Amino acid sequence: MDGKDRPVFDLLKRELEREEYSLILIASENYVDEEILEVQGCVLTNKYAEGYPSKRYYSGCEFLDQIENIAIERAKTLFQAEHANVQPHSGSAANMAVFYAALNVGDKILGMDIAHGGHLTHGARVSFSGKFYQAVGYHVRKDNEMLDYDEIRRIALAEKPKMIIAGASAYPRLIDFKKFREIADEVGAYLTVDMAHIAGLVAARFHPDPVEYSHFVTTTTHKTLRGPRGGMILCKKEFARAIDSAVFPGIQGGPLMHVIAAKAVALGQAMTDSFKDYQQQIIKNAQRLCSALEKKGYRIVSGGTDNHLFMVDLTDKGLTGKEAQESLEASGIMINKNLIPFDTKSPNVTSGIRVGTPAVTTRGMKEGEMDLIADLIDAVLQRPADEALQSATRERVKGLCKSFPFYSRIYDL
Ligand code: DSN
Repeated sequence: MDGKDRPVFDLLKRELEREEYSLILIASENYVDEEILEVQGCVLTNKYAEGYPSKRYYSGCEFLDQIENIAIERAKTLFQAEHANVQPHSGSAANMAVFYAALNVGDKILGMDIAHGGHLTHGARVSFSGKFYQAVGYHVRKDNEMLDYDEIRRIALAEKPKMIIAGASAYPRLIDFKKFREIADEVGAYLTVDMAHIAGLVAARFHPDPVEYSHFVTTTTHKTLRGPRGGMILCKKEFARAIDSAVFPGIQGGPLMHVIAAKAVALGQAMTDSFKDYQQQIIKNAQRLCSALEKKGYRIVSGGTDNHLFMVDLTDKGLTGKEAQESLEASGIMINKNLIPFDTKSPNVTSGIRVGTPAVTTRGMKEGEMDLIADLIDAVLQRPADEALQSATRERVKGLCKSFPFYSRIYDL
């Protein structure tokens, strides 16, 4: 971590320390290991490889072809998919490619409202998905804050979308993909599942499988899947050509071969027994942290969690999500402010926070540490303006992180 470009390398060092000595509870973040860091920072970044294995537009792609084929084959095996495209630069690019392959501009799509836990690219007005397509949203029920399949069916029958999108960024419950497919079939729509948040849980079979029921599955590779920052598409064989040409040359040029190699490594890791144990512990930790906070009087959206994240409604604590995020950040605890269903506040303020356990679980933390983290969060949120408490908490967080070293095992910190 010692480069000549001081301004950049100094900041890199500080970020390394921030990651090492903070409690990362942002549900979409994780820590990759040294093997993935090494591959992602390697000479493959030098190489152009537009096209696909054995069909490139550049010479010198012999080894790259083999690497991309390994990534493709591992993705197909891990998720039991008929076809995999590992080139999307991100989850948003993966979603864009699916839309580009299956829809015409102006077609109707039905996705989860972002205010209820969906993603920008599932039809939000500010994204391409809401600008180029007629987007209609579905919601969670007001009484239990869970997906309302009757409502989804009713909207689908009334609106006749060409594509239904399942999957979420802030939904703590299992999603019934079979039910989604039944609704899609009833109205003649494609079903796309964006499994970005839950891909690791799906790989380890701790979440119902979307691949069997969907025409298209998109994902990122860096959340619960714990790989490099990037995207991926799985689909049935009949859509393979359309998807491949939508990714390249449809919306992307040269693939990031260093990232694809790192995806291959991550997919290999996801096939191991220890990865399965890891995913199970993520869920146990989320459930423990969630119930510890609930016992302290915090209202948990939907009353609990089945996956890697949960949502806390801070309304009756007299705190906004923004205030909670800021005071926790000052204490070395990273969560994010998040709209909760039926929120009356703006996305920049919010009434809630989203808390996830993939990263702290990677460090080896278990239920005992979750109880301790709940104590720390609660103390800070009870006195959100107390700067002395925040700096004392930062020291306690640092101490806890030192007991679960991660990057300090490989870098001098
Ligand atoms: N921005 C991601 C998240 O935090 O959930 C989704 O892409």
